[in-house]
Amino acid sequence: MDARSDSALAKRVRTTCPYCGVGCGIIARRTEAGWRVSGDHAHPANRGLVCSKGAALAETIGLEDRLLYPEIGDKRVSWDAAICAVAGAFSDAITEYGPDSVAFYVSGQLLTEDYYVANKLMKGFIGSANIDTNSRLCMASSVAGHKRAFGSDTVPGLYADFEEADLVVLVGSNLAWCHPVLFQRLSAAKAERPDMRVVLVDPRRTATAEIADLHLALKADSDVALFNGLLCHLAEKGVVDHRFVAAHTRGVEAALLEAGQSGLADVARDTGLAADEIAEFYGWVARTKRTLTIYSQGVNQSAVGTDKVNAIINTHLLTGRIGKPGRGPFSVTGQPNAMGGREVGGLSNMLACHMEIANPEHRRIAQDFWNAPTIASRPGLKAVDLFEAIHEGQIKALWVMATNPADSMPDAYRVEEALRQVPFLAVSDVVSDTDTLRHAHVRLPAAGWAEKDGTVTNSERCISRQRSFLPLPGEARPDWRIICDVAARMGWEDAFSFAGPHEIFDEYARMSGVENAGSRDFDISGLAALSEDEYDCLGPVHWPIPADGRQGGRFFADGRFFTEDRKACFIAVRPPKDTKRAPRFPFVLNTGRVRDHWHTMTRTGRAPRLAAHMAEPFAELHPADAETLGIGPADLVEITAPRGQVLVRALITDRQKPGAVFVPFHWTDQTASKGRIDTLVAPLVDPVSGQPALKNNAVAVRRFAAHWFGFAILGAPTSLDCAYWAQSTLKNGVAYELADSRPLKDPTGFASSLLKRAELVGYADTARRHSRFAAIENGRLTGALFLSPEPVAVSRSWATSLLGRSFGSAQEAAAFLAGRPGGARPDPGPTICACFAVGANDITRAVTRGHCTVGSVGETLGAGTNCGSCRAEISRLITSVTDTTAGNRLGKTEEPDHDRHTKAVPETV
Ligand SMILES: Nc1nc2c(c(=O)[nH]1)N[C@H]1C(S)=C(S)[C@@H](COP(=O)(O)OP(=O)(O)OC[C@H]3O[C@@H](n4cnc5c(=O)[nH]c(N)nc54)[C@H](O)[C@@H]3O)O[C@H]1N2
Ligand SMILES: Nc1nc2c(c(=O)[nH]1)N[C@H]1C(S)=C(S)[C@@H](COP(=O)(O)OP(=O)(O)OC[C@H]3O[C@@H](n4cnc5c(=O)[nH]c(N)nc54)[C@H](O)[C@@H]3O)O[C@H]1N2
Ligand code: SF4
Ligand SMILES: [Mo]
Repeated sequence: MDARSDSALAKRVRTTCPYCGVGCGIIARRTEAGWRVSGDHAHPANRGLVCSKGAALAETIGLEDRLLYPEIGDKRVSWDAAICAVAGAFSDAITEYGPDSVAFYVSGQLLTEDYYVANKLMKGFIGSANIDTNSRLCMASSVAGHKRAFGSDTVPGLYADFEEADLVVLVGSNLAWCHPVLFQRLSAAKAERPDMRVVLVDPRRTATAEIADLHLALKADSDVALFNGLLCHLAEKGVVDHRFVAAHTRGVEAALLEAGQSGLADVARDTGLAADEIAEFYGWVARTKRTLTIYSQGVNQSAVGTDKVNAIINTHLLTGRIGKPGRGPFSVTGQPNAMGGREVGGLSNMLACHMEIANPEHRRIAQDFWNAPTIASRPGLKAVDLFEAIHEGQIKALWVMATNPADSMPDAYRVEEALRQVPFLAVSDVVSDTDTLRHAHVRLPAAGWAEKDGTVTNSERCISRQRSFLPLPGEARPDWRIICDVAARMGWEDAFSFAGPHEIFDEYARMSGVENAGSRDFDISGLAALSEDEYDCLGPVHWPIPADGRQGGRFFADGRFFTEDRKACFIAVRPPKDTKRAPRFPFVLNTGRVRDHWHTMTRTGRAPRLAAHMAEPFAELHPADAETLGIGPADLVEITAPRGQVLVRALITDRQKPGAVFVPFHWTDQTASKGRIDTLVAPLVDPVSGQPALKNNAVAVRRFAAHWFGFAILGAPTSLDCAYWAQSTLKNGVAYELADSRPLKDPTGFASSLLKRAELVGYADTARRHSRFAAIENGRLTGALFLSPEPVAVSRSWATSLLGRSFGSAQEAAAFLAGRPGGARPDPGPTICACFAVGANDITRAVTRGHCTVGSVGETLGAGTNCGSCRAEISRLITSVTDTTAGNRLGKTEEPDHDRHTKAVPETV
């Protein structure tokens, strides 16, 4: 057990989940068995709910793999030496080459207080705006779209709108997996009000489609055409709020003119959708006042992301459906503090408190308020340009905080090369090894989620406290403090002498009110001058919170926006031209997320129950493409782009469109041999927002000719020399999927070196090249290796559950080597419910026994009754089993088989 649980810290702490932008309230409780987390019923975002990632938080707070001491090179050093090295490198570069020769690359996973001081240091004291954030890869197009339309980066609505809408249109959002608690709130509202409709606009049929009445599987990046068509349709049908448009907006004529007279046939051609499904969608929007359009990365991460945002907003302006219950455009944020980062000015074109670098008045306000020696006078480098500027020799010192650009930036090999080349690189992280940290000259150990104190803002502008419940481990320090120490060492001690996050928050709150008086949306001056105790006890609160006046609520109900004339702007947008694909790279590469992993897996990768859901990198391919390319169900595939190649498992599914392939971006050099999908992604950006197009790249796909496949379970990670390996965490060890195109000459030798035993229990069928090895010590299984010329047929969930177990009998050992669970222990199949470890086969059996609803499956197996994140998958399984059973009655003989036992990603999800 973690030594820190013996500390004198409180037993029960209210805090906020450190994953997605839903911003769920969490209660951490210390029990005899260690820390437990659960949803906070008093928090308005989640009202007690959590998803699978939130539910597994306690499994991620151990100290294994943590960075605990500052390091220079590979040597542990004192904090003083580390701070001195960073401050020295930055000061020297500034003296010699000027302020624009240094940069920070930060993250929506910093707390507001961390973020605020980083931005203050760069823009007010160093005097450059070269601070950008991974939100550039995430929210920049929404920010730019909001600013074009509203004059400010304002999310008008509240989560209550999800429940109050009659029509919810989800665009480029896999809400079921990426904002699971919002998905649950939406599902519950729909169950309560069956008349409510949900439309999903996504090229893939994701788990979110489970609640959709209509799924529009449009062509990649054809959203502008779809929403321009909608704008025309609304205008034609007279669904226009003339009073609102006349009094509160500008530019409607130009927007309508640009949208043209796109009739259904044109939209159908541009989007690849059928005219009748488009007509149905348009009809529903036209008839439904309470229409809410929720959108996410399928919109933002595009070369036309900002135009997509404005195409959506245009339809809400035309109908006056904004700022009122159940209606409006709603950009959901990704990271826990993506919104807070926008507020503090983390983007290189913003100043703190939603002020603009380009606005001289705002620059004056910031400089005066900070009593700063200087103020950045022009926008700094945006993420993609920043790493390019390193190649050009412009950046001499870079500090990366709470992000892993070597894996998450497009053109990742080139970004990694920049990290290698930059004359000075400091990295603040909580873990000891990432693909970014590997290149750092100075490594700074940051406090992790359970140890940090501060605030975050979620998608509905709700500010919540994150509170520490564990002491700082080793010599780790909170990010705000590391930044302030460096600032002090650079000579600005007075401006950065904060005693704690409450003092930073106070300064920030005061700044938001300076010369504001309603001219800027972001005002939290009502939270200034909180005592330390009041700050500690601060409950969740929605901004705006001006010192006097109305608090929280929706924006724009009064029709007053933040442009000069207070009118909202229609933006005339035109669909992008269809780009011709090079015949060598005929597939559209789409990238994104899976349910139970978070980004580059530095935290979720440690939780065995999360790893079990999708345990290796994969590519979703349509069956017709798989057939043409000769790719079988558990084959490996090479995906190639001009800049790189990955090797991942094929997941053949008709949820994918022909001609497209989807690969998640979670796998890194720590977890797979060649799984970094961003090494393939071109650094193409949206011209307005600078956000990279991460969802539409040209690639080639082909089958990998494996000579052998393997599956291993080991007590501890090891390094491997084979073309394909993918590692996942187990409760008491690790699992590996393996393969190579080179023959394995000596399987027994390979097994001994891998299992680190000379003596193995083994079985080999040399003719068929099947072999199995088990390392058994004192009757307990300490490791195993399965080898085969085909994808290894053994139940992963069953085999991994046996690691560390003692074998009661020789039969049991023999059954294990045969790769089959005994009759007494039916194979659960791939994990669907992470909370109760319920597999797809368990669920299938329950359905065949007559449990044909999600509720009934839950009653008998528990699956889906805790966090509920798997309910969409259970529903999908029920449909597939009942469909197959119906098929059987019609004479088809195929049994429902949800675990082919040949790979670590199930077809079912
Ligand atoms: N489990 C999990 N949850 C997370 C995260 C995580 O890593 N794991 N990360 C968090 C973060 S930072 C973010 S930003 C959010 C992201 O949340 P989402 O945006 O919901 O997630 P993505 O999987 O990136 O992409 C969403 C969908 O966009 C679709 N798409 C691709 N191209 C297009 C297109 O041209 N048009 C349309 N309409 N759709 C398209 C994809 O098929 C995909 O299903 O998730 C947050 N939540
Ligand atoms: N192809 C493709 N690429 C993508 C995306 C995509 O959809 N497709 N999505 C993009 C999006 S939306 C996002 S948000 C990014 C996310 O990409 P990243 O930000 O690179 O992903 P993370 O793995 O969350 O990296 C966070 C790092 O910070 C560390 N960390 C965690 N907490 C703290 C802390 O409190 N302090 C410090 N100092 N460090 C901490 C973690 O250990 C980890 O190393 O990826 C982007 N890249
Ligand atoms: S939905 Fe899940 S990941 Fe997102 S904040 Fe809530 S518990 Fe955390
Ligand atoms: Mo994100």
